[in-house]
Amino acid sequence: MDVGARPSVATTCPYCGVGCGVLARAEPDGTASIVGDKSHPANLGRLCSKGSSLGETVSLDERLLYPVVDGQRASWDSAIERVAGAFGEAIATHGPGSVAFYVSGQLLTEDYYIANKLMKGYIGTANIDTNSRLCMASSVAGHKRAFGADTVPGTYEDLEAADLLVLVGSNLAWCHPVLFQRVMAAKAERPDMRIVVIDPRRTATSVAADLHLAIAPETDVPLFAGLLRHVAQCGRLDEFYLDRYTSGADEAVAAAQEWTIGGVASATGLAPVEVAAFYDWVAGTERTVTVYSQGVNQSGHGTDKVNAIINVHLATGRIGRPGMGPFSVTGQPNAMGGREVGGLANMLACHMELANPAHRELVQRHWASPVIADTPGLKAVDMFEAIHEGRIKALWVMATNPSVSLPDAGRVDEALAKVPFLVVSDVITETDTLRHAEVALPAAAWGEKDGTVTNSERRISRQRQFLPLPGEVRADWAIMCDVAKCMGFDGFDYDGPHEIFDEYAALSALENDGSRDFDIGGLTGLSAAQYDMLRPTMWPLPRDGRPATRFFANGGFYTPDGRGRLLVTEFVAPEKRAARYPFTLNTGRVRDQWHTMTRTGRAATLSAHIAEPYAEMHPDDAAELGVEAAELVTIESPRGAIIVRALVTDRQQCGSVFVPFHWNDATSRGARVDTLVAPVTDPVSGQPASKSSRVAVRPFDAAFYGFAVTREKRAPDCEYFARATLSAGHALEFAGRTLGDPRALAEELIGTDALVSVVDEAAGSFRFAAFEDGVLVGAVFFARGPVAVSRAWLTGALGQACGHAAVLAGRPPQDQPDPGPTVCACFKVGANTIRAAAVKGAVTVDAIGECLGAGTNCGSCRAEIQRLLTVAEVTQDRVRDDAEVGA
Ligand SMILES: Nc1nc2c(c(=O)[nH]1)N[C@H]1C(S)=C(S)[C@@H](COP(=O)(O)OP(=O)(O)OC[C@H]3O[C@@H](n4cnc5c(=O)[nH]c(N)nc54)[C@H](O)[C@@H]3O)O[C@H]1N2
Ligand SMILES: Nc1nc2c(c(=O)[nH]1)N[C@H]1C(S)=C(S)[C@@H](COP(=O)(O)OP(=O)(O)OC[C@H]3O[C@@H](n4cnc5c(=O)[nH]c(N)nc54)[C@H](O)[C@@H]3O)O[C@H]1N2
Ligand code: SF4
Ligand SMILES: [Mo]
Repeated sequence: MDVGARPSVATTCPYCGVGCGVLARAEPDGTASIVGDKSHPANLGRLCSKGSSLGETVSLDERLLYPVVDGQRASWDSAIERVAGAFGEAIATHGPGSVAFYVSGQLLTEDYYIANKLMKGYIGTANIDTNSRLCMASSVAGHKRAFGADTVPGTYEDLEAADLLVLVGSNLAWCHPVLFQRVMAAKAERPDMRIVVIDPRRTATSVAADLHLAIAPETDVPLFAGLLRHVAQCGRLDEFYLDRYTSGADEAVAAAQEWTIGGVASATGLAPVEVAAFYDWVAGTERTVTVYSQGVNQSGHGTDKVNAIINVHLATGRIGRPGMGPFSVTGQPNAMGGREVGGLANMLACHMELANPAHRELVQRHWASPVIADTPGLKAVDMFEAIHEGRIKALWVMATNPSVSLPDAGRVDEALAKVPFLVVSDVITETDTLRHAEVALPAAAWGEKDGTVTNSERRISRQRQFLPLPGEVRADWAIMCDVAKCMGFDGFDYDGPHEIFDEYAALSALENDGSRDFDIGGLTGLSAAQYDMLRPTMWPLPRDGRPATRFFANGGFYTPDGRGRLLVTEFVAPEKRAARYPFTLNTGRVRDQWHTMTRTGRAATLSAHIAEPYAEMHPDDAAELGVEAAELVTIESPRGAIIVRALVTDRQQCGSVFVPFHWNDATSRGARVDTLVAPVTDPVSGQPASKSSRVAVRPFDAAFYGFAVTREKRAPDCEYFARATLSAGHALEFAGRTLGDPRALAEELIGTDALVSVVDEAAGSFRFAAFEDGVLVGAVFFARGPVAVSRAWLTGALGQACGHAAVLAGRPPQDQPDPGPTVCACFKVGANTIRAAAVKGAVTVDAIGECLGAGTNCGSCRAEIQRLLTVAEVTQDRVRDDAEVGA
């Protein structure tokens, strides 16, 4: 591809399930320029901070560019032969059930389709599961129980058209920022629109809510069962809809009778007036949309949570009409596509059922495959357990990093080390999972690959190539096809992704006639050129029938009797606070990082917001534990211990801590939170409960704390560190139990012994810096407690000419203001700058935007600006030490 010509290419963002359209152009310096695509219906030109910073993540630094076999660079032929040989041998000796694929919602649909075809139709086992098991499995199971198929009934426009939007276990402002902005724009236009947020924590999303219900963790089922009882009591059941289109209503409503407002209040820890207000709003608002995400799905009874929500929508007939319906937002860019191709171990392609013999026959016939798997394969958590039991001999991991993201991650590491043959396809040289691989295969990354993804509202968009394939990287589908051929299988000859898509679209239409929700027959027969031009398209799109936008307004469910099902949901009361492990460990995401940071962690802009893992804890808990703001704490479960920064805030409730799951052994030490998470799963969906493990918290007994800015990427030898990318190098937070020679450590980190220093040995304070021609090339600070320096200033000073005294003081000179922790990543505006403008009279988010620009580009930080402008929060933030993370 001719990079010189630099055409702008319309493609899709590779991060969250909003699925925003992006116009990308390769730049000669190896970056890319990125703008939002105004013609894409998901974002209409908007992008969040992660999407806007995509250009910073396409460099080839740290890219895996050629196959590696047993630690040595290898040719593609030998790598493919090794993989095919290892799988073939395991199958020949131990049967097809002895091999497994663990794949990802970040594969393109075409890749994902091939992975399933190979495993289920040729190898002949359903031992293929995906990280969507950790993400969407409870929603899938809940949809199937209620609707008979995994159908998302509504669209994004419904969120805008709703008069009441209920967000359950969703931090939409940080995790689906562009969709959140669409909602905020709708609310600005129609101020009567109300938003309720149901989340144990106060979040950037709840700041925008009219009502925030800070429920006790894991008590969503009684809240929604009580709501069902309430709508029944005040005559809001849609009897017509229930009679004609559903089953199970009587039983569900009867079972909900125990949940009086008083009972719900005591189960959830909410005040009865809060519960009553929420119930009255729902009862009185026809146009209600309930959005739910991981606070619902990632639970030991996530499927019941999903059905408790759907029950209310079925009972009130509020489904499938504009501004109404349950809406499960997907996390990954192709979580939906993965479900469509049957990525889960209990599904077949095109929403067909592994358990249904007619479906199996149809799929096998379409594939002309030698076999078809007929029993469900291993689900993610069980797959890794099966390795421990010696049942899996060869595993292929693609586009996911289980060593960081699966629960009980230490045991997952042991499994990865133990499995006789591990092949990993990734785009980066260094991930926690790759460390264990016998074979590492270099996959084409975003910008280099071509195919389709489906977003949360069932819209299929093209990801298009706009960069040349670097080194020897290849598309995931092409790698798999070569392995399949090398194993002796026919049926894997494709000229390009358009041929795979065509086969898949044809399968969706095969003998469908409206019997299955997923039908994209209208997209069959596309030539390569037509496929390339494919505009974002919502399914279903049958060849002859009428395309639909929404489902179920007039019934038409996919259950055997065609009726939607209300279910009796069960409340499993959370464990009591055990003396040994008194805290609930809640985990999740931060605004500017994506999962295990392999891509966002390389963008300086995205590392400026929150540069370190942390534990949000309530001030009363911190006081009782003797933890001061910004100190480090040890969090311990029966499985392990991690060290993270304490973020003391009353946004958190007593008895809970929240830790982001992004940091890992490639970016930090001692901070991988999934090592603590218990491998408890939902009995229906098999999805892990990633938000409610039991843990203990205590102060980390640090002998010293350190902070450094360095040009080279370094990992200090101590109990804790976290590293962030800067435009001119790296920032390091670190701490340990013993401090040897601070000067020697500083020399090692900066890479020179020509240091200037200020040392106060008695106080335990050591500060070192190095300059080349007046330019700061590194600085290292040690203290007995959290290092109090201006990180915002020092990280910007690296690589710049600046005075020795200021650097050693760790503060900007008197005449330069200290911006404080970064809030707006796009314009690099810090909290102090925003507060100063507020004092001068800019007291609204728009006024801050006018005078500082902050919040006017991607808008992802608007909720945080709002929070800074709230008096109570300003007081809270003023007492924060500079050392504290800017959450
Ligand atoms: N910035 C960013 N955005 C992302 C991602 C990312 O890594 N970074 N990942 C993407 C992916 S794959 C996903 S799946 C989505 C996830 O998107 P979200 O689900 O919105 O994100 P989380 O932070 O995992 O969890 C959401 C909220 O659930 C709350 N919660 C915890 N326990 C409970 C409970 O018992 N009940 C209720 N009601 N709430 C509870 C948590 O406090 C948290 O605020 O985000 C997507 N978008
Ligand atoms: N404690 C806790 N754990 C969680 C969660 C939580 O909320 N709390 N959330 C869960 C959820 S919802 C999710 S979705 C998972 C996500 O967890 P993971 O899927 O493990 O996280 P990623 O960092 O997205 O991993 C993607 C990997 O694929 C690589 N990659 C990127 N593009 C490509 C490509 O085109 N081809 C190939 N072959 N590789 C590529 C990346 O470099 C990276 O190593 O984490 C889950 N784990
Ligand atoms: S909201 Fe942000 S991360 Fe999600 S698709 Fe859009 S630009 Fe990408
Ligand atoms: Mo996810």
